[in-house]
This record gives sequence, structure tokens and C-alpha cells, in this order.
Amino acid sequence: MPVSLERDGEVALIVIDHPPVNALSREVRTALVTTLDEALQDASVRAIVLASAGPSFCAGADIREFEASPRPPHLTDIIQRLEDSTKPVVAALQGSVLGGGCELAAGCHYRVAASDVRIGMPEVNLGILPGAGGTQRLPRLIGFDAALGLMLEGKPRRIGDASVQGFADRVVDGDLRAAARGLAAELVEAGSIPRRTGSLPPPEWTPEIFERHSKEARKRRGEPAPEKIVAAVRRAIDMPFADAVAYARADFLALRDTVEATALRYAFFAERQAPKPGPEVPLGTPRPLAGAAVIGAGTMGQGIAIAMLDAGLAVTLVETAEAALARAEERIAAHYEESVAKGRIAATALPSIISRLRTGSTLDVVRDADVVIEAVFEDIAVKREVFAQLDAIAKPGALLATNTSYLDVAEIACFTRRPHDVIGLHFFSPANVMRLLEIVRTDASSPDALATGVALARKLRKVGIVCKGRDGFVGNRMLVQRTRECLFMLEEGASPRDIDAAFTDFGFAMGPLAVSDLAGLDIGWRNSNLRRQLRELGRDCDLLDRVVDMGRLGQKTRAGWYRYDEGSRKPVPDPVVEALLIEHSRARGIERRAVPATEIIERCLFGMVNEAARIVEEGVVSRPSDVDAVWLTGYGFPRHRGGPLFYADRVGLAQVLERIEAFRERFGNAYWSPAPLLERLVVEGRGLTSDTK
Ligand code: T1G
Repeated sequence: MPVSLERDGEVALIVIDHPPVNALSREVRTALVTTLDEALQDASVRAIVLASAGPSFCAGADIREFEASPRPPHLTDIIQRLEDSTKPVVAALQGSVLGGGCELAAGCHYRVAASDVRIGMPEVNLGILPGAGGTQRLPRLIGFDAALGLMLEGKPRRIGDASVQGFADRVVDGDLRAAARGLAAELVEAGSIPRRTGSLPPPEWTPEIFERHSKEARKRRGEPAPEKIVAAVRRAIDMPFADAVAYARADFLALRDTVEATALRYAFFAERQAPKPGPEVPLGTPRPLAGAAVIGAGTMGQGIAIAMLDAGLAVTLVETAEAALARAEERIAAHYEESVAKGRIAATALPSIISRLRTGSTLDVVRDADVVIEAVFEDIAVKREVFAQLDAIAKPGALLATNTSYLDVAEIACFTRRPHDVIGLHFFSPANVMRLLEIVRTDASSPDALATGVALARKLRKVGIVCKGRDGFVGNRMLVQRTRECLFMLEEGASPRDIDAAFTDFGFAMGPLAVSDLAGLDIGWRNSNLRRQLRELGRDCDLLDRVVDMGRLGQKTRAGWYRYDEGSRKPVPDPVVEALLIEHSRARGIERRAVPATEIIERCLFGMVNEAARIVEEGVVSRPSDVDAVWLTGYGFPRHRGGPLFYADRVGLAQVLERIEAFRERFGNAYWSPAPLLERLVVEGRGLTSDTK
């Protein structure tokens, strides 16, 4: 039984036990009703404690059920029944208390929480709003401002956080159930009548609170949920409690079925499935992970070192140029000082973090490392030298990883006499922030080495996706398609702003050209083999070379595709670039034209989807949704669009193929020959991410 009932004298203990996260599936809801009825009808029971087995109280509704019509008993009604109970109900909260779980707790008359509890309303991340009374009960417990913050940010907060004061009646360190039981017994003893959250008056408010949150909500273009949340919470003032709850539930049901919510649910599961490779990738036993070494103290090396330190690992950072090493140490120290200043970590935690960082200027220092990650200059000759030395120095069984973005990991592995120990660990910049880690396997990589890579990703709290292949693996291999089309469209008449605006309107936080300026124009271009590809395939567009040759390297030189005012990161269109584009097109006999936003999106995204279909067909990843997970976690693809492949399915693969064929007509076969998988799926009437169109 997912819910059990025990009696302890006059107190009934109802325990939800539904691993892994006590999600409120129909089975759980049904059992909750049965046990609750039993406890209510039993005259010997005078108070109820609602507790959970497992690490968490409850992660909310069972998201998997959202694809089908809701089936009773509904959570809203269960919570109401609980609240209406004439016997006091005390929730015993531990671990995560999220979404419907938080609403369930708010419907109890009292809450006792373990001190490590995290409460959150993550519904907004799924494109919905709290549908089981949370929009009405939460403000009554913690105030309008805090409740709106919780619901709009969707991030859990610690129970000790000042903003959620009022949620728990008691916070305890020791035996949680005993504490909850103790409170229940006190209530019985005192003959207390239940304190119903829904009967509390709405807390104090000012129009400013709602205006501020509305403004934030409106910023999330393309997402209907945030504004609905503000409106729903506002009804706590304007409407009787029961009516406001009913309204919110109706909104929840309507939002649940939107394309955005469907995409966000898909994204949730795609990210969780991606780190579990399919049967074609045997994983062995992970090796020890206590000590790591990072070779190369550039931006990437520093970011990787910080990610390791954040995860509690000891790291040795190796850099042969002493000045660069000193600079890296300073930057890492500055990073942590800033984290303390911003309140992200406690000042007291700092010495222990910094003590785990060692540095060295020769490779000898990696002798004892369990994992060595190379992040040196992207040049095969340099990699050869490093890996040959590592082979001689690293201890037997150490995992040897390269952070290359475009080079062939199999070739690098062969620079050692232990290619089975070599994998790619492709981090994304900034490496301590971006959640994606491409774990690149070669035919020689051993199952143990791969398992170690997967375990490391988990330890670093990254989404580690096992893939194989060359030419940029998954993400960058598709990115090249996008970059190419952007360059062609600039050549044909689009301005950088036209391209970026099409992307931000689509939902990206930044357009591709603004992103290139941020990353540095000299970076990706030099690494990718796009320039060679363009030349070989007959459209030698050297626009980017020309911009770089002008010394315009992006934000770092305050000029790239845009110009930047001193101290500002805001891209400003630059007449110099405009003149360059006009001159470039004229010299090549290209008559410039306005390129519509639809064309910009289609050429960029469908080019990527076509490449992704090849990636899937070649078995580079275990399943199509892994491609979407890569773009969601590494490239800022808008979550409410699900990812490039989910989006393509929504458009309809037949239409995507038709557009690709139309581009082939216009631009030739070199870039636009449809992927065989795409053609086959269209014939079969299937999608990339689902079996139906
Ligand atoms: N429903 C179904 N499955 C869930 C789930 C959920 N709510 N939460 C987690 N899982 C699965 C997940 O897919 C994975 O499965 C396993 O549990 C472990 O998760 C009515 C409408 C709880 C903090 O959005 O934030 O309530 O991959 O790998 O890192 O108004 O999961 O093993 O097969 O993430 O320890 C709102 C989402 C629902 C919570 C645990 N609730 N979950 O993190 O493990 S809507 C959420 C999380 C709602 C009400 C509304 C996290 C976690 P598998 P994991 P973790």
C-alpha cells in the first residue's frame, strides 16, 4: 500500500510511502482518501499526523498523469477534506515538499518540519499553476509577496529562509515523527479546535506587490502560466476562498493542456532520461572519484576546477605558464569571494573549499589523480603532447578525459597506450554554471571509464549525456548548421539585429550573434571545421574572418557583430558592420534583400533538425530526446519549446521536410540534402520524439 495507517494511542499516523519521491499518483490519492476516512471515522482517534517514508515528504502531483484526463479522487478535494477534519491534522515534513506536496502540507492544520526541509512551488517550471488550493493557502501562511516569489521563481527554499517564515509551526532537528506526534498530543490535550488555513483572513497587501510580480511575469514572453499565477493569487483578496480555489483549478486544467506545458513536461523527463544511456552503451563500475586534476588554466580549466570544488572534490590545476596559473588562482579566489559577497555561500565555508585546490606547473602533480581532465589549447599537436605525457605519469586506472569540442576523441585516445581509459568530457562555458556535460565515448572506451564519467556528471550535478562521434559530437555539430545559415543570411541581406530578434522572439534569451560576441568571435570559428566545410561545399563565405581580421572579437574588444559602450553588455547595431555587409554582398554580386523572421528560424532550426536526424540515425545518442536535452541544458533552447526535435514534431515533420526540400531547391544539395531518417519518418507518419505526428 502506498499509504498506511497506524494508531499510536489517540493519534493516527498516516504515512505516504511511494518511492522514489512520493508523487501523488491516483493510487496514492485513492489510498489517502481511504486512510483519512478510516482515521476520521475511528472514534478512538483524536488527532492525525500525516508523514512520509523515504527521504522526501512529497514532490507533488505525478507529472506522468498529466498526459491523460484527470481522474478522481482529485487532490483539491482530498486537501479540502483534510482541512475540514474536526480532528487536528499535523504534517511531518522532511526533504522536498513541492507543488501538490506543499499544497497538501498547507491544507493540514499544523506543520512540523525537519530543519533541512525545502519547500517549493515548481509548477511554473511545468507551465502550470498550483491547482490544489496553493494559490490561496500559501499567501495566508507566508504572505502575498513570499508566496508569489515562490510560485513565480519555481525554486525551492530552505525552511529556515526568512521569506517562508510562517509555513512551519515548529522546525526540529531530532526525531521528526516524535515531534509531530508530540504536537498532536498537545493539541488533543488542550482540546484545540483545528486551525484551518483556508479560514484565515487574507494577509496584508499593497498594490505594489502585485504590480511588481505582474511585471516580472509579463517578461516571460511565450509562457502563459506566470501571469495566470499572479491573477490566481490576487483572487485571495477579491473572491471567497472556495471560489478562488475552483478558479485556480480550472486555470490549472486549461494550462496543463497547452503546448508550452506539454513541452515543459517533455523537457523534465528528457533531462532525467538523458543521463541513462541505452543498452548499446554498457556501463561498468564507476572508479573512485576523490581527487581530480585539470590541465590548462584558461577560462575553461578554471570553470571546470570551480565545478569540481563546488562538488566537494579535491582539484589540482596544472598550467605550465606560471603567470597564467597565478592569474587563474586569483580568478578562482575572486569567484568565491564574490559568491560569499552575494550570499551564495557562507564565509565560513570558504577555507575548506580553497584548501581543496592545489596548483602545479608540471604534469607530475597529476600522479595521484583519479580523474584527469585536459582543457588545453584546441590543437591536435598540443593534445598529443599532453596525452603522451599523461600516459607516462597518471596512475593506472585513472580516467583520462579531454575537453575537446571538435577534435576526434578516438584519435586523442590513441596518443596513449591506454585508450580504454580515455573519454571526452565536453563542458560548456561557463563550466561551473552550464548544466550540460557531453560524455564522449570511443569504440575503445571501457565500460568502467564511461561509468566513471557518468558518476562524475552526477557528482557535479550536471546532465551528463553519453554520446560518440566527431565534428562537435551533438551540440556543436548542430550549432555549425545554425552558424552557417546565419552567415549566409547576413550575406543575403539580414542584419545581425534581424537574426537575433527572430531568435529572441522565438524564446531564446539571446540571439546567436549576440551570443558569439559574448563568447568571443575568435573562439568557435577557429575550432570548428565550418570554414573548411563552406569552402569545400562551394559557398566560401568569409564574413566572420573579415570581422575578426578587423580586430572585432566581440564584447572583450567592445566590438563584434555589434558595438558595446564602455562597461555595457548591451549590443548596439554598428554602421561599420552594416557597411561591411553591404560591401561584402556587392563584391559577391549578391543583391541584398530583407530576410523574414520565419525564414531565419526555419533555416537555422530545420538545418539543425536535419543534422540531428543524422545524429540519431548514426546512434551518436541513445534516443532523440537526448538531443533536446543537450540543447536545453547547454545552449539555452527555450524550455517551453521542448527542444529542437520536439519543436520539429510540433510543426510536423512533413512540413519540416517540405521546407528542407524547398531550401535544397534554392541553395543546393550541399547543405540541404534531407536526412534519410527524416524522410522515412515522414513516410511512416511518425515523429522524432513521439510515435505519432
Ligand atoms: N511526478 C512523477 N515523477 C517524478 C516527479 C513527479 N512530480 N518528481 C520526480 N519524479 C521522478 C523523476 O522523473 C525520476 O524518475 C525520479 O522521480 C527521481 O527524480 C497539483 C500540479 C523531487 C527534487 O515539479 O523537482 O504538484 O528518472 O532524478 O534529483 O498543484 O525530482 O528515476 O525514472 O529528479 O533527487 C510539481 C519535480 C508537480 C517536482 C527529486 N512538482 N521533481 O530530485 O531526483 S505539479 C515538481 C523534482 C503539482 C499541484 C501541481 C525532483 C525532486 P526516474 P530526480 P532528485
